Amino acid sequence: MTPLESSPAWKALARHHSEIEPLHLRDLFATDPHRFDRFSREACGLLMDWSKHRITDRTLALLFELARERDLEGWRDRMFAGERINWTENRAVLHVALRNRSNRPILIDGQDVMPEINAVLARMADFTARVRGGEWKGYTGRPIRDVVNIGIGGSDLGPRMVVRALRPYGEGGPRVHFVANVDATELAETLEGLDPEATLFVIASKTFTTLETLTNARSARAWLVERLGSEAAVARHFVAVSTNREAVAAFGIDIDNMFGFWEWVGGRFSLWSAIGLPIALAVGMERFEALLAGAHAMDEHFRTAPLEENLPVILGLLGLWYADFFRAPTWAVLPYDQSLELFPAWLQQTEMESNGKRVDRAGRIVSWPTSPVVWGAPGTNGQHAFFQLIHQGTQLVPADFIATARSHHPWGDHHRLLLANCLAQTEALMRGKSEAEVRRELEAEGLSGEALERLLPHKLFPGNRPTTTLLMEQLTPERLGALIALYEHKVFVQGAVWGINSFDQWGVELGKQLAGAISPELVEGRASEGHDASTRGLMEWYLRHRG
Ligand code: G6Q
Repeated sequence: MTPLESSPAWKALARHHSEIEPLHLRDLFATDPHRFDRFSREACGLLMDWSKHRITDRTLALLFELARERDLEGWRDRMFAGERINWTENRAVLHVALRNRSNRPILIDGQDVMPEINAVLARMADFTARVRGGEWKGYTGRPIRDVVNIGIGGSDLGPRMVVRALRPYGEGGPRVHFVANVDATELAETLEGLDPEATLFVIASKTFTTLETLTNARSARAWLVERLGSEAAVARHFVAVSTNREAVAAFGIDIDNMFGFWEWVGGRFSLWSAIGLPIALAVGMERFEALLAGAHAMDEHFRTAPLEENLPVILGLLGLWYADFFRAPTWAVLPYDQSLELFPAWLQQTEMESNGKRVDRAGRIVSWPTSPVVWGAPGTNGQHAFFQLIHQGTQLVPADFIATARSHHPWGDHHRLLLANCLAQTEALMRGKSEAEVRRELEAEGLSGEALERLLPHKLFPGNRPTTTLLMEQLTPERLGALIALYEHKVFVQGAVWGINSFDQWGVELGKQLAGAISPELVEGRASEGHDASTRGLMEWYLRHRG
């Protein structure tokens, strides 16, 4: 594949950018009453509005051209066909198979993966029903009231975000908690007040070798055995989700209590597999299946809709437009929905671990920015904190706003106020406030002369700050599934166009290796010569103060 900069569409986009730069969104709206109709679309229960982006029809046409030149459709089809597109790990990328509710055969090396997937789903359904129905008993005969999922990264962020988001659907199920950090604070604070007789641990680790997860799992096991007085209790209180049977057995978890998945499920794309067990336990298997169905609908949309109507394609290309041509270093995601408070953290991993890469498929260092820094927090809280910078700072921060038409908690005026704020923010970011408007306002307040002139620049809003708005009727399992899949495919689109491998994560390895070397030295109480002066100095300070 040719380097991205030598693509004709890329060069045309670079030229086109200088035509777009001086245009203001306010004027684009003023001269085109149909802008919203042309630049918005509904699919899978989600309305996406991209009209408040700094684009014209020509921008989009060039972006679609670029996507075609980079063979986006070919890469997409290869993913769905089970080809080993994660070539640095020689793996297929098939999270779409996990939610393939049509059951259409999906083959890896000629073998249909659907029967295995369905078999695990059936076991999850059976187990979930038994735990939620009180039939699965703890060691002393008590039903399960609390579930603690121990996992990290992809084995934590997805299920944690979904369980939080679907809390309104949790009635009748156990309380589900999550522990990820090797800092014992998280485990200790989670276990505080839990009754070991009624607590089930789900140890979630694809590899079952992850230091944090195994350390937490061992401590949880010691906590349980000490309180229930017998090793035999482990079988009733520990289940595992993993691809590594041997390691699960070696840890002492009965293989009958293990739910499997496969190497072709990437960690950060694994919530649809048995890694979603805590979701099913929290809200029931039917709702977990509704989540899968919502994602499947988005998969079908992504797989079949023409690029020009394809929401993940449009979202992905817009991201690339700002990252590469405006050189916007970050992208904010701002759910106006408290239930989605963990969505930014989940998206951070999905985007930054996938597309935070600096070499292309051929191993060449890329000369264009890849993933921006993704960040965000729920509105309206952010408005009283960091929105200042988005409105009046020196950096361009494109942002996605996500909201629902109906709340699960229809109290008084709350939801209307929430929505009014969401819509007002995107309007304000787009329009800004011009000098003439500020002047009029200040005059109306009785200011004039030097006092007015001094204040005026501080009250100006340049506007022209781009946003996407995503609306859905209500945050149901199905809509949430579609929303998550939308962003997963956005990441795919960008990776394909940038020509990078979105599905490996070698970047996390070096730190792990070095921690493996430092840890035993801290046990021995000495910092070896091999470290640089800073690291050695810090180690020595720690050794003097650790008490
Ligand atoms: C995700 C990453 C990473 C992974 C964790 C946990 O794509 O690979 O976040 O999920 O390191 O790994 P295990 O599930 O193997 O414990």
